[in-house]
Amino acid sequence: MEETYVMVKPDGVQRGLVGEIISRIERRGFKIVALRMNFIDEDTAKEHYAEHKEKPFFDSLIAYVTSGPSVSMIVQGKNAISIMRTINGATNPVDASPGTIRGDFAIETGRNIVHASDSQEAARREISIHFGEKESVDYRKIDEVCLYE
Ligand code: YYY
Ligand code: MG
Repeated sequence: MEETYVMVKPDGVQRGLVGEIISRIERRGFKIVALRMNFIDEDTAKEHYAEHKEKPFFDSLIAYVTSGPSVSMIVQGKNAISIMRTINGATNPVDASPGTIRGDFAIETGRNIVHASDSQEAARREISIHFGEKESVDYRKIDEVCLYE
């Protein structure tokens, strides 16, 4: 099964949206196999967003994701990477469809509430940045017999 890294960023935590976001992930049928709240330190944030190092918004992005506690998850399921990107909605909330997290709760790109890995390579990389191997829980969820053919 595919795994992806999902973060409720500090604005999502402050706005009381952790439960709402986890609920959407669960209702879709995904299995959360790791879950933690913590402050992401500056070095970890810079590693996580390394692809954007040269971008003009990099410094403000790092300040934003380290500004308060965030919630990190490993989300598991068939096509989890692409489906989680769809659940989150477009990076700029102006373009995010209603029914997506960003389309329902966000206004600005720099406060867009959630993160999800954008490829298999990114998912592997981000999971290893934020979680140790022992933090992932291996278990069976009873609804899998109904979710998958
Ligand atoms: O993967 P995703 O979060 O949807 O977007 P990215 O293009 O990877 O950018 C990461 C992050 O950077 C975005 O969620 C907000 C911030 N950002 C920004 O503040 N201003 C931009 N013009 C582009 C991205
Ligand atoms: Mg990205």
